[in-house]
Amino acid sequence: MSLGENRGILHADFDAFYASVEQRDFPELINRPVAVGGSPRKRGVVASASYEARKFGIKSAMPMSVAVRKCPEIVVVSPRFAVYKEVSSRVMKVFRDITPLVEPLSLDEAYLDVTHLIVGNVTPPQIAKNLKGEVFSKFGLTISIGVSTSKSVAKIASGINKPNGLTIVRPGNEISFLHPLPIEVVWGIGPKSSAKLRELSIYTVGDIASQPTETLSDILGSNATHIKSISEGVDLRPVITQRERKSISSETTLLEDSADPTDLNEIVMRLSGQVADSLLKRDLRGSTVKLKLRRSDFTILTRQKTLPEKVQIPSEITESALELLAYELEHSNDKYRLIGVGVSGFSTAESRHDEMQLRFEGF
Ligand code: TTP
Ligand code: MG
Ligand code: MG
Repeated sequence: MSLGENRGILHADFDAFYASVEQRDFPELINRPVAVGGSPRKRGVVASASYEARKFGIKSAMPMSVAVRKCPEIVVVSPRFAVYKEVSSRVMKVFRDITPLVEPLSLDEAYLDVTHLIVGNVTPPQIAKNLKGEVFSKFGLTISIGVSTSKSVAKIASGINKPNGLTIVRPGNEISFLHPLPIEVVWGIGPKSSAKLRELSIYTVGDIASQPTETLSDILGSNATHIKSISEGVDLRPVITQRERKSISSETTLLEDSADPTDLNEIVMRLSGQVADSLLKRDLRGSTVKLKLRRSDFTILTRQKTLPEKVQIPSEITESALELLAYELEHSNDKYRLIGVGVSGFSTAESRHDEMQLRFEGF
């Protein structure tokens, strides 16, 4: 693991992942607008749209009925999750053959730290180019890669020349690359925050960099400091492999200190859902659920519960987190200003494989 400013970090992300796998496996779909997702009759949504479909304005998370209206000739395909999972784990293995420092973010994307491989002609851009070729020849699928010195710049770079892009931001060019870009490229600035920032005439990453943190905090909450650093080109976060990751958590600072059980329950449920989502994307399950609370006097309290079975799905995490919260509320009259939910105690890759075998075999 390296943390300096001369790191070589790649962010690789499949182009229209589910839709591309379908086009690969069913050649009659090639060059056609394809949307993988739920049926328009059952209020399904688009999970992945082929680049041909995107020309009609079709995007992930859009109701399928809207997609069909925008493009009546669209081919709607039901997802084959098992196939995507299989492709994903084989591709991650190809990544790990290049460097052990691979951090998957979801089925279709990962960070790779290749710093230790740099010698002579072997440069991060060269490694990225070879990797794109290898993935295409082995899997018949294209990935877009961003290459830079940090995770955030590499991730933003991989997104701006899709599909089949290779975007290189050399050491020293991070700020000139970032500053003209629209704020929406920054991970953590969703549609709501972006609308509020735009109201304040904050349009570009450069505009974020020049704001005082307090202005950003009003809109971005506890993410403000991190987002400001990123916009200044500062991001020393290491690439964390599955093996090193000890926990997954999500936390939020309340707008006002609260002791209201209804509010607190709702927040815990939302955070549990986010944690579950993150676990699912990384294919992790954990045995310990933790609740973190910061009281109005700023003292921090954590309560945790270890379960007999490892958990991953939202309802399982929510149940334990709510139980921990109920216990706390019963025993205290405090108000709270921050709540966090986390899961730890992960299985190793090997034991996960065994678990999957068992499930597969019907135990
Ligand atoms: P993305 O990488 O966000 O999207 P994509 O690969 O389809 O398209 P591109 O990267 O070229 O912009 O997500 C990867 C897969 O995750 C996607 O193929 C389907 C799934 N997914 C959903 O199921 N719902 C969603 O809302 C999103 C964004 C993705
Ligand atoms: Mg993708
Ligand atoms: Mg992705």
